[in-house]
Order: sequence, then structure tokens, then C-alpha cells
Amino acid sequence: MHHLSLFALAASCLATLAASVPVMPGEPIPSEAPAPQVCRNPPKRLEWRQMSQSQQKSYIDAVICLTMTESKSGIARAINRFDDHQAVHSVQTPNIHWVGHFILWHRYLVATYEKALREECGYDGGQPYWDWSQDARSNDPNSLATFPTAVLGPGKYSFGGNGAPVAPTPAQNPLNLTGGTGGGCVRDGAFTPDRFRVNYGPDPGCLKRDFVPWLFNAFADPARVREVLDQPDYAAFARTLEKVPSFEAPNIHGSGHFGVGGVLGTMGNAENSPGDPLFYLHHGNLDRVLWLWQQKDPETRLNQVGGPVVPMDYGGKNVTLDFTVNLGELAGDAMLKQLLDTQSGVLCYTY
Ligand SMILES: *[C@@H]1O[C@H](CO)[C@@H](O)[C@H](O)[C@H]1NC(C)=O
Ligand SMILES: *[C@@H]1O[C@H](CO)[C@@H](O)[C@H](O)[C@H]1NC(C)=O
Ligand SMILES: [Cu+2]
Repeated sequence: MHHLSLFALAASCLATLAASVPVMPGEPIPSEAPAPQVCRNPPKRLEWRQMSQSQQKSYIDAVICLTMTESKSGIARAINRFDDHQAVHSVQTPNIHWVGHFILWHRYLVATYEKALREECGYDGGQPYWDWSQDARSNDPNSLATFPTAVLGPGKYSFGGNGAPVAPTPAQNPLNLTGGTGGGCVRDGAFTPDRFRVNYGPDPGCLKRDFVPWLFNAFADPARVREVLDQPDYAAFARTLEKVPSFEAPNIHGSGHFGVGGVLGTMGNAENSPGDPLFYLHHGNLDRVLWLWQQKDPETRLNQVGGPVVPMDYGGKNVTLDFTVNLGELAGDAMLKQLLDTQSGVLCYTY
């Protein structure tokens, strides 16, 4: 057992003791000490297709509830609690990608979103994930058959499919990504324009998707997942997850973003991809890949970080266990060592 879970165990015994001390009438009520952070009954995160219809419905209902709950991020133009999480990502985009803390910052964001769904919107499950590697067809790169999946289905309690076809202008496509099949508003599923609106970012309006089959099939290939899981240390793991910003270097982080978002879709936007509710299922799966990798050698991997502080500065200063990340007003600041164990207390969930 590593030290973090020992600490959690000790803290949980103390909390139980404190709770069982009777308060006598007339005695001053004990002042509230800062609650030790303990993870009890961690919600179990499931692949979307493992969830029952009623679990799927309660998740979608909770996401819609977040969009109807007032913002508290203090970020201008974030109107509701859904926007808050997108806005915090957008503001920090220059500092949270191609860095050592990339995956742990995103782990914290997804966990904070999950907490908001549970505590503010009555959701009682874990954040679902989308294991896109089940859907990739590396031997049939241009097949559209992988869309729609049961995740990207048309039902009222599913995430909906492609956007209406719209060709990007050259100015909208500076990286010359080819093979987009959508680009416009999502037309079915739970997040159609009559029910859902992207408020934050330079392009407020409907949720957009722009499926790029060849890219999805290459980037979400199970072989790419295995490549990540085979990395020997955290820094190599983190680097392989993102690789470089190029459509010629298949990387699993890019699968959900550019396979679904392409050029014009919400998921393909570096700053504002969390405007698509699917972002949290995509990043939920990347987080699960980290969790799987950590489980292969928990003694070492629940206590190890690395990778650059400055984006792409490989060889420069690296993050350490005490490196602190923040989500603005959405949650307390956290050191990376507090984000390594999903049941540390700051975090509380499992797969
Ligand atoms: C995209 O294509 C344009 C026009 O052919 C070219 O000028 C530009 O350099 C290309 N950009 C990239 C990133 O390849
Ligand atoms: C940061 O870590 C990398 C290995 O991931 C290493 O090559 C590099 O020298 C480290 N940088 C410093 C300044 O120690
Ligand atoms: Cu991101």
C-alpha cells in the first residue's frame, strides 16, 4: 500500500472517531476543523455503452441541468456552470497542453465537472467515458461506418452525430486538414440547437461536429493505445499521449478532438473543445488510459511526474510532484502529487 492510501485510511479512522463522540447538551459545539479529505464510496466510471438507459438519461439530464445553473467562475461570458468548465480550459489553454501536467490538469477538470454533476445536479454515477478504440477501423480508413456509434447516436439520450455538411474556407483551415464530412450544427441526439447552446468562445451558437473518418480511424487505433500504455515512465507516457501538433503523427489525444471536431467542429477547437459535452467522455477515456498505465506499477507510478513546465520545452525545466495547478474559482489549487491517485481525497472515483 502506498503512502497516499495509508494517509486516507488514517484520516478516515479519525473522522469516524470524531463522528462518534456525543455532543452533550449545553456544551459548546466543537468548532469546525478543516475536514480531512477522504474518499468514501468512489463512483465507478463506466464506458457509455456499459451504462443502462436510465443511467444514460440521468447523466444527460444532469448535463442539461448544469447548463441551467448559474455560473460561478467569475469569467466574463461564462453564463452557466457548463460554460464555467469550458471557460477555465479556454483561459488556460496556452499553459496546459504539451506540458508535463497536461493529463493531470485535465484529470482535475473532468473530476471537477463530475463533482458538479453530482453535487449540483443530482447525478449519482461516475463520469462516463468513451472508449473510441472500440470504434476505430484501422483497416478501413475512410469508412464512415464507425459513425454513428452507440455513443454518437441519434437518440434523445445520446450525444448525437455529425454536423450538417459545410466546407471550410482556406482561412478557417490553416493546417489543411482534409477529409472533413460535416462542419455545421449537430442535428440529432441530446444537444441539438433547441436544447443546447455553446455560449463561451468566439463562435457562440450551436454545437458543431465535423467527422474526419481517416483521422479518427488512425488516431483511435487500439495499437496507438498500446503504444501509450507501453511507455516506461510518466514523462514518456505524457509525451506519447500528445505527440506533436501534427496530423501526420497519430496520437490518441487527437482522436476524439479531430476525429469528431475536424476543422469546424467544437471538439476540434483547442481552446473551446469543452463546449462539446462529448469532451468529458473523450478526456474521461484518456484519464482511464492514465489510470490503466498507473495500475501496472502503482508503487512507482502513483508517485511520479515529469515533462516540461513550458509547452514543448523537452529538455528544459520539468514539473515536480509539488508543481501546483489551478482551475480558477472552480476548485482549490492542487499539487500534482494530489492528482496521481484517483482516490486521494482531492479526487474520488475509480474505473
Ligand atoms: C496549407 O495550404 C496552403 C495553400 O496550399 C499553404 O500555403 C500552407 O502553407 C499550408 N499549411 C500547412 C500547415 O501545411
Ligand atoms: C526533463 O526530463 C527529461 C526527460 O523526460 C530530461 O531529458 C531532461 O533533461 C529534464 N530536464 C532537466 C532540466 O532536468
Ligand atoms: Cu485541453
